[in-house]
Amino acid sequence: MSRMAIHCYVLVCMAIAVQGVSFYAILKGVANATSLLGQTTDVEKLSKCAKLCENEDCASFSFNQQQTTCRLYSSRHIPSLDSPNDGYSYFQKREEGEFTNYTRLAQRFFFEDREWTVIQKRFDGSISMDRLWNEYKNGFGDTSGEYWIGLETMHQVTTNNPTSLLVLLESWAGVMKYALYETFTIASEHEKYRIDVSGYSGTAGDCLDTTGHNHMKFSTRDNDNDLTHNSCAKVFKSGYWYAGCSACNINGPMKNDTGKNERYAIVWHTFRNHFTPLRKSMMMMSNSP
Ligand SMILES: [Ca+2]
Repeated sequence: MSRMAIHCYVLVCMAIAVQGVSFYAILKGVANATSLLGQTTDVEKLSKCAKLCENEDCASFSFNQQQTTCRLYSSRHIPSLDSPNDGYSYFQKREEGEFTNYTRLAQRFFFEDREWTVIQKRFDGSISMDRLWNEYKNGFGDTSGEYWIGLETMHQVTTNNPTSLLVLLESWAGVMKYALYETFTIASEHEKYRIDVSGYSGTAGDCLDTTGHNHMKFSTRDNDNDLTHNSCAKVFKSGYWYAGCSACNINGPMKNDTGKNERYAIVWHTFRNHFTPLRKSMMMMSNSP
């Protein structure tokens, strides 16, 4: 499937700036032609086109990879079910407060010119994460809201191709950070869907490795594979790759940030070296370059 064909399945656009790095999602829609600010040729990368749109006048942009052409617009795009089918992918700048709270959300994102598939998405606490083994195996929720893509899918994708993992996190104060692992593998069900990551870079800290989750088996309330005598999955009300138990569980219950240490929440300890409940999280995977 070509990149352009993939674009046609995506419904909503956003671009998220995270400490100088940009995330783009794709808008299926068209900009008002009269709002065209200009066109630049010989723009080889999507990220360069996005950079051209950094000035105040620019509200959205479109990029044609084959023609290496970048267009900038003064208006935001109008979401549409009809594909413009003009060889361009359409993007718009992130506005205050935007993250995943769209009614229909793109399942694929661009980050540093790579395309990512969302495998875990939490933003409003509407879905319980306190679920059984088979639910975590097969996935739950749907792409219009919160969801978990399923451990078996993660296993199949990561064992068939070299895969990277991107974790995007947002605090209640609106601070966004990310963790990128160049290699990401989920072992088979026989091996209890063990997680293996390496090659960290990012701004949120290497929480999976430094707090002991790396190389751990997955546990749920009905399938305890953690390192403690108790069931971390029961205590933390969620399935995860527990060690004993967790300092880095983004499947935990959604809680407000009251400024106090709160372990039983969406937590990524190295985000602030504190058990700060986070508001939003997304895990994404992508074939390694
Ligand atoms: Ca145990």
